[in-house]
Order: sequence, then C-alpha cells, then structure tokens
Amino acid sequence: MNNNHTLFTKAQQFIPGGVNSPVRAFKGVGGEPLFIARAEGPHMYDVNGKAYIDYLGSWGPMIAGHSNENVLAAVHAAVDRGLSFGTSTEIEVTLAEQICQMIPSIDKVRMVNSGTEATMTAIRLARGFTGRDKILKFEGCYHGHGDSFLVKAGSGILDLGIPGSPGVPDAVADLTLTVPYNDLDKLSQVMNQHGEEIAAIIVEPIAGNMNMIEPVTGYLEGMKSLCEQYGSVLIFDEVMTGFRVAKGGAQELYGIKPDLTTFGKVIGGGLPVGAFGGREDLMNHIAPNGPVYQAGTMSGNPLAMAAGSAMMKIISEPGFYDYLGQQTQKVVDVLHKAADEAGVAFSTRNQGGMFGVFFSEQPANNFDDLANCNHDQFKRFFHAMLDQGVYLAPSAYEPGFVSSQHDDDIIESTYHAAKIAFKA
Ligand code: KE4
Repeated sequence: MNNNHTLFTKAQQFIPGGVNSPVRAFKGVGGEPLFIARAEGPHMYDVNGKAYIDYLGSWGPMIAGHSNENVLAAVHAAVDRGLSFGTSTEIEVTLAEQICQMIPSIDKVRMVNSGTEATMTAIRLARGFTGRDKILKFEGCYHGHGDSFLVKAGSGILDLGIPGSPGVPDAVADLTLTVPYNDLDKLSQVMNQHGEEIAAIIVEPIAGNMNMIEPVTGYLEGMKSLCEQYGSVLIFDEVMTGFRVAKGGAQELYGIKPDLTTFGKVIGGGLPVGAFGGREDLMNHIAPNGPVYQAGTMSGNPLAMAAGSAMMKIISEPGFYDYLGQQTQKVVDVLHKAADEAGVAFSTRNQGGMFGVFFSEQPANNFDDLANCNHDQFKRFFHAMLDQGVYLAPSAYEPGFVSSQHDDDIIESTYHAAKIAFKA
C-alpha cells in the first residue's frame, strides 16, 4: 500500500479534508495530496523518497532554497537559547530595522504570525485611523482568510468555486466593495461614488492569487491618486510579492509608495511570520502608542525572527535578485520551448523569482480572462510534471516560485519533464 495513501486516509480521520490549509488538498487538480518528508535546496522528497524539483517553495517563503545552511544555523543557535519568551528581544529589533531599511515606505513595522493577521490588522488600522468602515478590494485578489476579505477572493476559494464563505455575516461582507482588477475606470467610478466612505483600498500590486496578473500601465498610479483624493489608505498586500519580485517588492518595481504594506512568507525564512508597516503617523495609531488594538502571544518569536533576519541577510547579498531573475527567465523560456514543440497554446509572466503559466495564447489581465485558460490541460500538465518529478502549485490560480538554488541543471531537468508533460 502506498505510504502516501495510507497517510492521507489517516489524515482525513483527524483533520478536516486531511489538510491544514485547503489549497494543499489538490481540489484544484484532482488526486491525493503528496506527503513531503523533507526538503533541501531546490528539492522536496515525498514519504516514499521520490525527489521533486520544487516550484511551490512553500507558497513563496523558500526563496533561498530549502534547508538553507545560514537560515538553519541561525535557527539552531536560537533554539539553544530557548524557544519563546513573550518579552522584547534584540533579534526582533534587528529584523524590524532590516525591513525598514529595505523598504523606503516603511517607517515602522509590527510583527505578527501570518499574512492573514497582517492584512486583518492593516484594514483595522486604516478603519481606526480614518473613522470609516468600508474597504475596497479586487476580484480574484486574496488577502488571507479574514472575514472582510472572503468576498470574491482568489487562491483556495477559487479552487472550491465559492465566491466567499459561509460564516461571514452579511453586515461584514457588505462593508467590502469589490471591483475588477486592472479596470481604472471602474475603480474611479466606485471611488467617485463611495470614496469618502472608504477607509482603505487593499490590493495585491501583482495579483499572485489568480495565477500572476500584473497591473497595467498607470493602474497603481491611478489607484494611489484616488486614495489621496478621497483620503483612503492605500494598502499594498505584499505578503507574496514582498522580497519575491524584487528586493524592495512590487512597490520598488513600480515606484509606488503605499501608505501601508503587509508582508509574510519570505520574511519568516520558512517560519511563521507576518508583518504590517508603513507611514509613522499611521503606525503610531497601533497599541500601545495608539488606540487601534493588535496583539499576539507568538508575535516576534525569537526562532522566527532569527530565521527571518538570516533570510534578509541572504537576499541582501549583491546580485541575489539579478541571479534569481535570470534563472526564473530561463525557467519560463524552457517551458515555452517545450510548449512550442508540443504545439500547446501557452503563455507566461515573470518578475524576480515568481512566474505564472497560462494555458492560453495570451496571459490573463484580470479574473474574467482566466476563464479563457484551458484548466483541464493545466490539470493534466500538473500531474504529468509531478510524475516526472516536478512539483508545481496544485492550482491554476497560483504562481510558481524559483529559488536561488534552481541552477541550470535543475532547469534543464525541468525542460525534459515539460516536453513530456505538455503532451499529456
Ligand atoms: P497567510 O495567512 O496564509 O500567511 O497569508 C495570507 C495571504 C495574504 N495575502 C496574500 C497576497 C497571500 O498570497 C496570502 C497567502 N497565500 C496563499 C496562497 N497564494 C497561501 C497558501 C495557503 O492558503 O495555504
């Protein structure tokens, strides 16, 4: 009996759906989720010992590869000093300083334990600062599972084909306005009508939860000026794009300074960390300095801070992003080569260490465009790549992630796997 199947059967006995996060359940691609036993460099290894070239990267954090020696050394050293104190520590100040130095729009930053905590708090802060209740988000964007965000969200919600979630009171959902991504006219209309009621616009500056959709020229600039015009807080949700698409995140790529930014994934180096930060006048509204409450027992956990700080040092090394971007470009190039050889309609997007694949002639520009993609072919491609030892995100609505450990040999192996998988 396949160890994997035995484990999944047991998992379903004790855990809802057998998983601790829905998008891992393979609902978007069919079949049973793989149980991974360990990971090193660009590889993961399942419980049967089979190796996979990993383009999931734990959904983004593992930008320097798995079991990076510097990150592990930092965590091992921290372990020997104790696991959690619930007090101030030097290492949390170190990581906060690193983030403030690396992201010009960040004057102050507060650590939390997940991207969801970061985004939940960012909108609470915007609501507390402005005295307004409404927020505006974009169809297909995902900001974690906070009640206010489960309205036409992306990521795992899309795989389940549900627009939102039961359990979110209408009174809460009604405070979230949703407009299509990349439609500045529509956004302007809604802001002209409701702008003075809107506490914040929250946006994925590159939408990584409906595969990978980049903002059209002028879109983010228009969004920022609308926020300035109506006194709404502009929140860039960079949980995925932060330190992933560029050292300074998407805000560096597009030269836009948001009022608040949320982070996750890379900043924890593989341990549970989220963060929100931004303008000092806003951040000083957060308790204990200000009235907007936010707290967390494990916030700033010394092991997580050690991992995050080690990761910030690695990605700050000269040439890190040049190499990462170069390797990511090589990945999409070999995928295009294999798709062309197989005569498959295929398109991609990539920035820094992140790429999106679309089974359509053109990449999508908004959520509705995704309907033009051949999702059935993606499912066949996903499983064929898995059979060939390449692990992609198990969803047509998620991007791929490259690490600094994906060298030319790894990319050559990816090409050979794709040559077979595009014919599935
Ligand atoms: P977490 O609460 O999962 O740490 O972060 C929520 C979140 C917030 N904002 C953005 C832009 C995000 O991408 C995420 C989480 N991303 C998903 C997948 N794209 C995490 C994977 C999962 O849900 O298991």
